[in-house]
Amino acid sequence: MSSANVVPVTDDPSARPPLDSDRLADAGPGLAVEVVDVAASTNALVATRAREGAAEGLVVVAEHQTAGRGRLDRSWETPPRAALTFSVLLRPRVAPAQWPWLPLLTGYAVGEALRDAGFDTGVKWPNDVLIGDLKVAGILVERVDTPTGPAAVLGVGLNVSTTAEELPVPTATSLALAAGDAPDRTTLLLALLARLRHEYDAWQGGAGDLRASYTRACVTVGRDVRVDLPGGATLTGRATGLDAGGRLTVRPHTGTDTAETAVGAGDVVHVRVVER
Ligand code: BT5
Repeated sequence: MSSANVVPVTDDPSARPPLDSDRLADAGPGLAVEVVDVAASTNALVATRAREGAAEGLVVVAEHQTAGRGRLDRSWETPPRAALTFSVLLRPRVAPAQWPWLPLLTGYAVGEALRDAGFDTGVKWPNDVLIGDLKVAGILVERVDTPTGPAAVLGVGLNVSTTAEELPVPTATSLALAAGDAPDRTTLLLALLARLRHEYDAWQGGAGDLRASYTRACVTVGRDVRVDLPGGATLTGRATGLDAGGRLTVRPHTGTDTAETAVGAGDVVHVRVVER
């Protein structure tokens, strides 16, 4: 990682620099970034703005998120100024069957932007960005019905200068813990947004091959997994790839039926890589 734009690791929130809203005002074409000091959830905030008619490209980033949401009513916890917690409003023109690619696209874009910044990331299907086996970022994409049609809110939570003591679970890490230094959050957010915009435009324009790129970056494909399904059922087997709708294909280990099963992100509670 470059030594430019780094700040020392600290557990004193007042010593953590704020985002630079002037620089973020210039995030690039098709993006309008607003910085707020506190939000319960940036996804909830952007969903409200979408219903009120906000245009594609609105980005809200909170210095402190007090009720961050994960999937399935789980929570996302980050101390003030230690993370990037932001949401992007999109109004995709692609068919609804393609929307499940949006969380995958978001995770892929975040992972690639972090790779460009020197971090050895991988994506875990469906919505985690990992460094090693530890989660550095989580993605929550929500569909919102608005007067001008359905919109997508892409939420990203990324641990930047969070210390080990501040992380809510032992399976988490931060960029500072991975690298010794925390990158400047403003520089990082600009890079994340540029990459996200680029991947979204390419995908929506039919350019590139997100399925192939995501599969290459994905640490889940090719591994043995245990998928927890709603209602307590589990599926164990080898994750073999992604289907055209972004679902994970799993070849079960047990039973006479060796046909692959495809699981959608909306149907899984947890996916764990397991040793056989
Ligand atoms: C996610 O859910 O990983 C999606 C997280 C999305 C957060 C962003 S922040 C901006 C936007 N606004 C919101 O309100 N949300 C989005 P899921 O896969 O369900 O993972 C949630 C689980 O991750 C929790 O149950 C914890 O175990 C763990 N967790 C919570 N906070 C974490 C953190 N800071 N780092 C790593 N893991 C965390």
